[in-house]
Amino acid sequence: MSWVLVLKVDAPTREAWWQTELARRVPDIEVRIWPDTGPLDAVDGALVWYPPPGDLARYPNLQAIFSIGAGVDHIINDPDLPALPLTRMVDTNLTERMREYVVLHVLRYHRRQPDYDALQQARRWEELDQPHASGRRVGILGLGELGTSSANALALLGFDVAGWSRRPKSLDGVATFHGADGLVPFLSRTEILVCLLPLTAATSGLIDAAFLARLPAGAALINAARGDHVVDPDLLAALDRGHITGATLDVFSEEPLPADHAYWRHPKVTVTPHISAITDPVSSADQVAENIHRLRAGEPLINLVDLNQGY
Ligand code: NDP
Ligand code: OXD
Repeated sequence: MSWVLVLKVDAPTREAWWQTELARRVPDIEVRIWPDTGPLDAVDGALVWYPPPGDLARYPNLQAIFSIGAGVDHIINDPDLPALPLTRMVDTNLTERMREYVVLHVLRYHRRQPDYDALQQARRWEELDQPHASGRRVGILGLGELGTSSANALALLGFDVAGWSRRPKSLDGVATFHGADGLVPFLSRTEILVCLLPLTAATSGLIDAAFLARLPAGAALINAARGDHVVDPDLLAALDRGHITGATLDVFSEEPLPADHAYWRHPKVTVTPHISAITDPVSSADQVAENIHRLRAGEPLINLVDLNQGY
């Protein structure tokens, strides 16, 4: 009996790549590329990136939804989401890519590269004050798969690292804060802030004017999580006032970032096009195949999302 997986990845080269990797691991399934799904009642599973709202409710025999991303807000936000097991990507390759992105941009602010870029533009040969890494306080919002790995890497480089999570956590070499009560002390000691939170009802719009005001003057922000964590006009105002010295943004409320958005041309903003940690089918297909095997064997799935918490 054939098992049908609908694949919606929105990038033709990745479609073929996923098909190849899945065929290697589960050769007896049929992978159909959305929107050419074939008969809707034949579809057993969906491997998706940003499915249109209502789409997943169209398959009457769907057994599970697999998110191509580590984040699942793109699926959970669907008001017609069927009540099915939902899994997300947890992958060493993805974690390592994010860790590289975070380290790259933390070092860039720490070593004052934006200031040296400005000096180069002005052809000025000038040495700027440079604290040691141990005197630089970096804060990570979210101590999950990505936040923990990034925090550990920064701690190894000698930074004074803290992290904030929903529940209490203990991490060697990292000061930990949690919950609403932990947020203010965490922010007040953070000079370079990295956002690696999932987008949920509790975290949407978290980075607003009041939040930014809690950071010390001159702090920098790196957001590699989701655009809707940030209230854009509040961040732009904080940048223009100089309270926030720079922002590196990989994710945006609207993607692609519209051509007329202020972030593109703001001198204190670095824009990257949602590339901090792209899911690699070669490393990620294992867990999709594993979950297909488990579904067919009636076993519990791995990397399940807690639908009550939204991540
Ligand atoms: P995890 O689920 O492993 O970790 C989430 C962390 O956030 C946990 O530490 C959790 O706390 C914390 N958290 C959740 N809600 C709250 C809250 N209300 N208050 C405080 N802390 C909270 O996620 P990942 O690390 O795998 O991924 C994080 C996000 O990164 C994804 O959801 C996705 O949006 C984004 N991402 C972006 C990519 C990109 O290319 N730009 C690539 C991959 C992911 P606790 O530990 O207590 O549960
Ligand atoms: C993810 C992403 O969630 O790529 O994995 O944003």
